[in-house]
Amino acid sequence: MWERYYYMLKNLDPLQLSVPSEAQLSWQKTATNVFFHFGLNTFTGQEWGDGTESPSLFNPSALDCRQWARVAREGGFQIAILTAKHHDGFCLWPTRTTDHSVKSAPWKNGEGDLVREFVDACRAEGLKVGLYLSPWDRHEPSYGDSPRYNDFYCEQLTELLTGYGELHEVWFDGACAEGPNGRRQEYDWDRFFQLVKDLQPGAVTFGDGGTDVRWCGNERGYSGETCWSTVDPHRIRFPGDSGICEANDARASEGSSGMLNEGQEPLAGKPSIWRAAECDVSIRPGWFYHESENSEVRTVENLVELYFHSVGRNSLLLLNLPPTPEGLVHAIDAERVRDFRAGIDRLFSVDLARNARVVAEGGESLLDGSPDTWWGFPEACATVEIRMERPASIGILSLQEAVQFGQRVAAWRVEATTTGQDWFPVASGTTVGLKRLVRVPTFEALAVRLVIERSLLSPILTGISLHE
Ligand code: FUL
Repeated sequence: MWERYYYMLKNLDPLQLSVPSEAQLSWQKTATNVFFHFGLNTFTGQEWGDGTESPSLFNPSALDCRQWARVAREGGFQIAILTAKHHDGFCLWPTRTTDHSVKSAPWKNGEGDLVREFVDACRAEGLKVGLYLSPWDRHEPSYGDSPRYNDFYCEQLTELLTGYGELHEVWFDGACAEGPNGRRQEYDWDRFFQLVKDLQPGAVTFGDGGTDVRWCGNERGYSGETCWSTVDPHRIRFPGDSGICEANDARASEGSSGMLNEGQEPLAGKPSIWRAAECDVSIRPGWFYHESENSEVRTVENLVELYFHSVGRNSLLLLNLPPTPEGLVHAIDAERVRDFRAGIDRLFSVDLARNARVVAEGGESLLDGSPDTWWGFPEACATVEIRMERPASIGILSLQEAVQFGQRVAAWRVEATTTGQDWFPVASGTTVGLKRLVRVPTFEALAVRLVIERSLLSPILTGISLHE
């Protein structure tokens, strides 16, 4: 059976096994990023403003973006993304395109630029920056007059892409509706994405389907247990594409969690493109701050679980921390993210496989702990055995592929032995990708082995670690 599969692989044009661009790979390696939803909704208590809110409401009394950035850094997050404009159309920078912005707000007598303060604060704390510019604009009169609004939107985008230094992610929401003229806006996605590529070539674009990064298909922070970084570009073309919703719904109703959630295994003869999944989720029930939700901030245990279900499933975690009307991250949220990071660090601080002897086809010694070391196997199946000096108790497995060569592993299992002879099953799964974390009931073992049962091309691993 194996030979038959391998034959198929040889017929798979290796060039069709897509690989990430440099920007995509460095983006995915950031692993945990942070979102800040802040705007007029912060002051009205709404989640979606309708565009009629008065800018006179925007007046944070103690705004301190440096505090936001410090919280993000202490939480171990790497890219911070701000809602420069949400669906209500209010702009947090003094744009030339509309008066519906901080220019018309009492904050700093209309002289403020929150995007500027945000990017400066992030850079001072060593964070990378991303911006969210909602295409759906419920204030702008030209919305719905498609070509005219697309020009307006591109002008706003250009201001953000050229005025604030290097960006690492540009976040496009797929929401779309009718404008005041009763017509549904048709976004010129190709033009939007091209603008980012031209003006910020190092930034990835996020959209439901995206060009570089895809949405994981839910706002609960979970990727599929099977999670390919690849999708069929004809089925997921761009944000808001009705095709993706149909594809996602169809798969979901078949009992799986949908194409966005699981990606798609590259199939021989079928086009496939790299778009790893991002899991956006809020630390509170809402995306914007509401005082009434102070008792509903996610617990540390819950945040750690999100980490396992996003980063641990070959995806990226984008956690939202909505600042208060004073303009600060609330103390409860700040403490939770610090404790979350401390919890993650504790779980992974000791690698039980670090000094173990590792035996596999083609040689010994694999685990030097360096992300730049990788090990390719001659065949499309492989076994790696980790022999420890003394029995260890293990509760977490961490597997990593060198995804710069494409995502290849499609099925694996892990077994262990206490004697060196009788192997018992520990876990099994499908994809690995950049990182696959598996929590298992704690077991004692003298040796652990990873068996790659199916791989699209010969597997290339970069790390295996074992933790208590
Ligand atoms: C959604 C928006 O409608 C929410 O308000 C929020 O910004 C979330 C991240 O994306 O589609």
